[in-house]
Amino acid sequence: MVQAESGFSSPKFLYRIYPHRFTRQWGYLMQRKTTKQILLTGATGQIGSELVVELRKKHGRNNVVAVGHKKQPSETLLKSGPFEFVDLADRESAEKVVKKYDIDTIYHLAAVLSATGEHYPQLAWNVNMGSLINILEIARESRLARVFWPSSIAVFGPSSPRTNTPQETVLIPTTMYGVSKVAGELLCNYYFKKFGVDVRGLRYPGIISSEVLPGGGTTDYAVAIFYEAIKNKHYTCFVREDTVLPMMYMPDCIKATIDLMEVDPAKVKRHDSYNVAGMSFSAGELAAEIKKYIPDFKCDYKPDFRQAIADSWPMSIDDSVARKDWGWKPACSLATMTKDMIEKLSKRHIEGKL
Ligand code: AKB
Repeated sequence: MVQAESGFSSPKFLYRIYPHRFTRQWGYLMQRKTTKQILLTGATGQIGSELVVELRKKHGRNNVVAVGHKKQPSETLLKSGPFEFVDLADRESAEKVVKKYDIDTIYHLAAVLSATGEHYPQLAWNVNMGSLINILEIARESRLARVFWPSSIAVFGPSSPRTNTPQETVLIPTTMYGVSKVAGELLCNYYFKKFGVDVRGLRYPGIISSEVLPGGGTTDYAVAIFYEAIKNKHYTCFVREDTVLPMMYMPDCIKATIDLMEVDPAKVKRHDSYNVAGMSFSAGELAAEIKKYIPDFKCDYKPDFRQAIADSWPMSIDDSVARKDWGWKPACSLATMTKDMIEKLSKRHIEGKL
């Protein structure tokens, strides 16, 4: 902790003449909350439902407050620690819950994804941007220690390089989801530069997981294919067989998120969002990998409006900046992920829980 001094170089004097610089440079060390109470929004969603479990394992069940909006939480989630329903578009309600639990860190995962966003563009903008600015404002006013916000490969568009897409390149997305993610990255960076809010983000690729189905994304086929292969030995995929997208298995996603949030601030060189990669494969390659376990599995392809979204996104991501800055390194491959997904989902199917 920095000690307050007297005289012209004291933090108090500096604060009077440079309030914003003071908040950024000194306020962090002197005035940020350190209650070690975490709030996670989007807790009933695909990533939130698993991240909350990991955070509770690490920090204690009562120190992680799960927040949902409309979807009913599972019994397991309700039993595992505190849960609140909050409409994040309503700043007062969000503020109330932050105060009630004396929160110092927020993982803000609630969002409308790409495919739903194309059906309801205004909703996507309002939910994604409205909730983000409310969270950033609460973080600024209440001097929270840290905020996590998920960006996405959707920030890229047809004019970005499609292979090994670099950290810094043209960002002209053609979906409303992508537009909200680019604006969100700029907003996060602004809140860091102007007010010193320590907000950190990752450009998630498609996330594959076995616990909660994703809802409304373009990469959802890479999860649905497993469920259908196990239940019906057949899947109709909504993108072409040769569609290649960057993907990541949930254990890598959780690790990347927690690693970035818990790394020393000196290592976090950017506060917009970091590229992170796991693996890249075509829909056909994924089907072929599943066939190794379920030989009579059949996949056919009927591309719909989501094909155009997939075609506007990168096929592979260059995450060398994240590797260099804070040591990011994925562990899961197409082969290890497929084996694990098949094992987990087959077990649930046999128990009649799929
Ligand atoms: C989506 O498909 O919309 C998401 C994403 C890549 O951000 N999974």
